Amino acid sequence: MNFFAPIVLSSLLATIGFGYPHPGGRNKPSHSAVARVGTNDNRRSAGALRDGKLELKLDIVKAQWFPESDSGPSVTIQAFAEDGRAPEIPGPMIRIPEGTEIHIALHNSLPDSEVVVHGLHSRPAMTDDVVRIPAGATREVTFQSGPPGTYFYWGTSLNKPIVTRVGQDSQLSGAIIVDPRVGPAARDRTFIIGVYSEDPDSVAGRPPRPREILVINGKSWPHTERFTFTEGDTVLWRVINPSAAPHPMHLHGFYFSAERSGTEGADTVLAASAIRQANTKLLVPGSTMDIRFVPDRPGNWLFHCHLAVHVDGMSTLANMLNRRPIEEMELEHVNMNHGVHEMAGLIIGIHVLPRTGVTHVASTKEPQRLRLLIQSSPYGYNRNPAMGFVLQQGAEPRKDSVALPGPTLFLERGRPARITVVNRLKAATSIHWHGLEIESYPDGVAGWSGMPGRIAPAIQPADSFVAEFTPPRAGTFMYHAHVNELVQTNSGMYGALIVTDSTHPFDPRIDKIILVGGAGPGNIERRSTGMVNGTIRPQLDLEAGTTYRLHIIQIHPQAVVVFRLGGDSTIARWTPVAKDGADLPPAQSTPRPAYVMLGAGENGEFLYTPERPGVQRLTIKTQLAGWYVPVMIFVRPAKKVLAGLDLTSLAAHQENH
Ligand SMILES: [Cu+2]
Repeated sequence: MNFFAPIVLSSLLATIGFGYPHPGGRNKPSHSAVARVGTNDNRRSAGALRDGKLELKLDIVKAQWFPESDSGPSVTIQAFAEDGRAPEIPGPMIRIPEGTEIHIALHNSLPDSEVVVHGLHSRPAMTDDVVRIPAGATREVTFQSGPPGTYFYWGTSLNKPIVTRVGQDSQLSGAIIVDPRVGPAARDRTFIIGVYSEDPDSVAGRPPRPREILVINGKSWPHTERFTFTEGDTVLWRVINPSAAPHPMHLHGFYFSAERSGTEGADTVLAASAIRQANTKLLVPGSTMDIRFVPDRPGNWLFHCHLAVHVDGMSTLANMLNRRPIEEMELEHVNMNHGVHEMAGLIIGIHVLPRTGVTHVASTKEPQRLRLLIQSSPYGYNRNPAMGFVLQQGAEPRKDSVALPGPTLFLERGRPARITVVNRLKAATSIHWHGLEIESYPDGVAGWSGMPGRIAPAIQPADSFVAEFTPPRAGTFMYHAHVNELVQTNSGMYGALIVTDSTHPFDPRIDKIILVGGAGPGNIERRSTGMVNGTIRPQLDLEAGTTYRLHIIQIHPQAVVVFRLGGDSTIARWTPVAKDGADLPPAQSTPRPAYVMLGAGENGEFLYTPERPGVQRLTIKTQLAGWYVPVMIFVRPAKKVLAGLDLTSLAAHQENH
């Protein structure tokens, strides 16, 4: 995915002094002229703090950055360096108690570029005060810490806004953490996301390609930091996105609560009543979040961006610099055995150790058995080949039958599910039951999920995998491929997963699934277009006066999608009741204009009552240029078709949310 490719490609700004190793690695470049970037895990606060004042000297330099292995490929790039230390990506962290006065001397060692640094100002800030540092010059800035929070600073040598800053200045970002004046500093960790792409003008006549590499604290998976927790630990992470792209950050296995969310200018502490649980949260460029979660099941888990290009194994620096053809790389995808080796970019690995004395009681209920076939067909949507699921009911389905999208799976809360997944593709695959708080082994990250000694394999062609788990929560979820998602998920390997219980029934007369996914294979340079419920002409037939529950599921792996329900010049109202399968707190479950933006991997439930007959439209389109699918909603006059339905108890249930 590259939302910003058109902007990047049209940029005519000259890039100055940018170098990179030549493709192929045949002639090893000399980097003796610039220092090597040191990894910054954001645990050390920069500068010297004395008597309530922080003194810090920062330099902006060119440095050699190794975003993957320390002995792997590298690029020369701009970086911040604290006086007397190696340059760092991300930039040195400024961490101070509330009430500190911060004094920074900023030097610009770039030979001929002015650098504009944002974020070195007091907060909350209504305006974005910047510091401009001409080449070779030093500028000083003094500001007050402002209230506790998660903030950041960032620089640009091309005077770009964050959303187009992808090139040589893209890693000029650092954290500013303000701790409360009293009490111990939180035992937290801070992550800064970075996106890097070659500046088109540096490519010296070669056609630039919209390829990116993605890093967390300066490193790309599998070279990102690994975390080991013990079951029941509390984890507090600050995630900062000063990169040019949005990132729907997804946590496997557990919900997190986003306790703060902010921008460069301000941080907002949410009241307890307003904190909602989520397993995916969209971080738009220039935003931050503080999340808290308790990993309460042992095993291996991931925290990652849900945009497939941002975690795809092809998104490596070597592939970018060598300009390897996609067709050649795709052949490797087919032959790889382990999903985990096919990933790169915005991923953090988490190991959760069992806690002694904690036992997990297995349900003794009779399992619900499903047989889910993964098949392909040359005749998918719009002549695209399709890969997808078929649920076996009775006799074996035809070998080339594929349902687009995948069939909705209905499971019961607290009852074991036993899903036999049969792989009839030519490629290995693996299925993720997205959002379910289950054991690690069936979680679907091939080569990673499970425990030491029992790691889940990829499902090889003609083989099968039995996913056994007991969903502990009723709500709306999804399932999808977790291997080569650009091809597999985009081609149809996605479906809705509904877990029901007595307070979360599913009645097809009032529960309406709106499932947004890909319409054919994509790759790291080309986005798949979108479909809704397997078509580009979806429609809903509703009845005036009836309250419907819309289950809006966004699993297009290359899109951030905006939903808006209304007429041509009006917007309807709806009431959100759940996010990512978790019921919303009452304070958040209030009527509001029917508009929502969902990143890949997010879902929401919304109560909607069409008031009068007529035509409404749920507009579904990508946040930036891309595709658009309208859902036409035909509202009939009330005919009491739903007379048999107990709407009173339904309303009572909804009010309890
Ligand atoms: Cu991302």
